[in-house]
Amino acid sequence: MSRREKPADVSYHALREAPDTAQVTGTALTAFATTYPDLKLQPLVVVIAAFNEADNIGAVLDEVPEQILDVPVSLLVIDDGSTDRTSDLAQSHGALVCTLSANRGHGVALRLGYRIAREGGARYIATLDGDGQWDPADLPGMVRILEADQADFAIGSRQLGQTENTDLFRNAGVRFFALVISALTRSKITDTSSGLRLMRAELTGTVRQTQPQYQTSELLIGALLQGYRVAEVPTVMRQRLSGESKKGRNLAYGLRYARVIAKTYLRERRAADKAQSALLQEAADTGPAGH
Ligand SMILES: Nc1nc2c(ncn2[C@@H]2O[C@H](COP(=O)(O)OP(=O)(O)OP(=O)(O)O)[C@@H](O)[C@H]2O)c(=O)[nH]1
Ligand SMILES: [Mg+2]
Repeated sequence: MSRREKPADVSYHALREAPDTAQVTGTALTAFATTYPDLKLQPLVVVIAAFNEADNIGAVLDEVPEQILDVPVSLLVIDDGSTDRTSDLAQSHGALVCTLSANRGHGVALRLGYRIAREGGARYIATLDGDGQWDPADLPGMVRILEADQADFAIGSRQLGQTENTDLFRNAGVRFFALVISALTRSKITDTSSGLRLMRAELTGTVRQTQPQYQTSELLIGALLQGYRVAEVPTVMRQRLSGESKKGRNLAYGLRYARVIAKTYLRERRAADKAQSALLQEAADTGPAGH
C-alpha cells in the first residue's frame, strides 16, 4: 500500500518526508495567511503539533498562561491532518491554528510552526505535546534561564525530575539514548526525547532538520554540535490525558529513533568538522599577513 493510500488516522513513520510534503505545507500556509491576514505574534510562541488530539488539546491550551514572567505568549497549533475535531477545539481554546490536509509527521508540523513563529517575529519558541504530558508550569523557569542568557535552548528532563510512565522498556530507552547522545556530543544530557522545550527562535532556523517524525534528537544533536548552549530542567512527565501514543510500539519506536540519531550524528559531525577545517584554513591563510 502506498503512503497516499494509507488510512488517514495512522501517523507518518517513514524516515524521509513524503514526496508531496512541500505542497501540503505550502497549501496550509496559504490558508493560514488567509485566515489570519493581520497576524501579530507575541514574543513567546508555544508551538504544539497535534495529530488526533481533540480529547486533549483544549485542556493543554487552557493550562498555558497568557504571559510567562513578563513575556506575552501566543498559542500556535499545527494540526497534522487530524481526522477528529483537533483544529476546531484548538481554535475555540484560543490558539492560532494551521491545518495540514494530510498527516505528514510531527517533525514536518513542528518545522512549519517554527517557520510561522520566526516569520511572525517571535523571540522565543516553546514546544509542548498535544496530549498533556508536559506541564506548562515548567516554562517560567525555562524563560528565566534564556532571559538571563545562561542558555539558548532549555529542555525538560524527566530523568532529572520524574516520569509517571511505568513502562520499563520505554524508561530504559530514555536512559540508553541519553547515554548515547551524551557520549556522541560530549555533553551531559539526560533526556533526548522531551517535548517540553524553549529555545531562541533563530535556533530553529539554523539547526538543520529533515526528519518527518522523530525530530527531538535531530534538533538536540544539531544544536549541541553547532555550539548552542543547552540547559536541562527537571520536569514531571505525566500520563497522556487520553488516547494512545501515535509513535508506534516500543521496539519499532526505539529502532527508528536509533536510526535518526545515527544519521543525524554522522551528518552533523561531518558539517562541524568541515566548518572547523574552513576556520583553520582561513587562520592559516590570513595569519602571517595579520602580523
Ligand atoms: N504533527 C504530528 N504530531 C504527531 C504525530 N504523531 C504524534 N504527534 C503528536 O506528537 C505528540 C507526541 O506524540 P505521542 O503519540 O504522544 O508520542 P509520545 O509522547 O512519544 O508517546 P507516549 O508517551 O506514549 O504518549 C502529541 O502531541 C501527538 O499529537 C504526527 O504524525 N504528526
Ligand atoms: Mg505522548
